[in-house]
Amino acid sequence: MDAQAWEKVDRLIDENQNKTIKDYFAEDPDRAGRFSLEAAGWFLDYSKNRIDAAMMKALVKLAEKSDLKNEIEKMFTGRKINATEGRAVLHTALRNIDKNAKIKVDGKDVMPGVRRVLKQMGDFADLVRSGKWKGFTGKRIKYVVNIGIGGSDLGPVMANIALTPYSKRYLKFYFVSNVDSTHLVETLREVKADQTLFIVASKTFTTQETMSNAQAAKSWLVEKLGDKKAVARHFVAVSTAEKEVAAFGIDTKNMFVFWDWVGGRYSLPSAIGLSLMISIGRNNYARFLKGYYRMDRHFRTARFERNMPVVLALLGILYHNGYGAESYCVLPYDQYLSRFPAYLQQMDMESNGKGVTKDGEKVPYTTGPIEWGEPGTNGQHSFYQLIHQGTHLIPCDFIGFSKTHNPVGDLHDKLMANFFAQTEALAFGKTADECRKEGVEERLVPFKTFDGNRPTNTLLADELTPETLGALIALYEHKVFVQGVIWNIYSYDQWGVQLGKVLAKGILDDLTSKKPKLRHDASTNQLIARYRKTLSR
Ligand code: G6Q
Repeated sequence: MDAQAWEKVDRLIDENQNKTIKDYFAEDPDRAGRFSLEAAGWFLDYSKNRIDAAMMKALVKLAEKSDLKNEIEKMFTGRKINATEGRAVLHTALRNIDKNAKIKVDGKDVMPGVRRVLKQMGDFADLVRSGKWKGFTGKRIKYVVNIGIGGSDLGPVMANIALTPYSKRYLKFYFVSNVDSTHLVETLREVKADQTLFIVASKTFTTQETMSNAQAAKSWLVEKLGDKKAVARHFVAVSTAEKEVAAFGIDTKNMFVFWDWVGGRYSLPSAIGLSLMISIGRNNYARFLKGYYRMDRHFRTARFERNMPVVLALLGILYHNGYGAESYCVLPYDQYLSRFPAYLQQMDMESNGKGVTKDGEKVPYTTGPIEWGEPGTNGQHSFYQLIHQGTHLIPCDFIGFSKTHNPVGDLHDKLMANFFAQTEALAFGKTADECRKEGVEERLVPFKTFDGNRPTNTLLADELTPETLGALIALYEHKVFVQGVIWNIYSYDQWGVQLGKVLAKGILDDLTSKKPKLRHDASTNQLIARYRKTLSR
């Protein structure tokens, strides 16, 4: 992070420490319009923040000093910005709908491959949706089970729920991720083998959880249908690893590839989105990609002051580094976005949860905020208390839509009344005098007073559509990218995840082999011994 540019931000925080969001609104009647912007179907009002024009200017300077413009171009043009893995970072190529686009990695244009796989996915989705794809006994597919974890699960789950109104309701979708056998077993209880399509989604095709679940699902299917040949009609793969897919027994004709320049947590618009394509069909899927593309274009071309991902990133940095806010909350006021916070959790925390700069030094400031959230208004009846009156500063993003897919009486108006009321209350609070005027008993005044001055962003779109969902995902992807650039960290590797993959393998032998000599610390040895004793091993 550029020290000089940050110093200016820090100085402004000091100078304005006695000013509240309420004061800023009193000073500037045009504030709401001044601190709002539109992109790709989304309206962002960020006026309820602790900012003024001078602060935004200082924050933009911070972005400029990080060479952000150049870094954005490097990402979009396929430079190997994921340096610790020696890879390009090109999820934007997956949704580049410009027919003339050419993007090269190692001198080779990746776009023909992207278009080919998209067509393959569309053709396959048509077959499944129309019932022309028959299972081994000649029945059409009714159940689709995606087996994957992390980046090969969270995106497909989130988007399948989000775009339910566009789905083919005849088909039922399930997502198995956990290596806890309960996840698979309870799913298999819901489906019929002769009508089930398993999508094994794994970039590497070596991930322990996914491969174990996939093997178990394969055995179940073969047992139910009584013939190994059934696998070819009931299993397809999404992967970068052709050899491993063939070794598993899946016909590579039914393999949908993607590439090492697609990071797991950014892979939803790649073939990892196959379950979504089957659910909503190729036309809606094209709309989904178009939404992403519109936000990508906005991000690449808009000047920083008017650039939605850049503005969100800078506000995040202001609170995280300037005010010590350790977390931020994402609050979608739409039931269809129920898994969006969980999806963002991975995107943000796996990308920017890094403690070393690009030069290999310890970062001298904090990075990677903790992201959490739940759909409104459920959160209002639980953790909002802490946001309103607790001692932590928790900036929030409120996400809502003017129209609902399911109008029932005035329910949507009620939902949105809560949506607007919350950001108002968080920003403006309630003073002791206001409480007294309402007749609050004096001894209760301190408890019923709200300081306010709690920052929020409001993201409002007309309706949740494939386009607005795509644009929303891209918005946060680019926000995370910008913060990584400013913090000077590598956002596209995940050595912590890799570590987990290795650690569990080491202990598995101790749990299953005969009389192992336990060589862990005393605590771990004790726990393993107790586990073995319970199982009489
Ligand atoms: C994502 C991470 C991680 C990954 C899973 C699954 O960015 O790398 O969540 O997606 O570990 O990996 P596979 O797709 O290789 O099974």
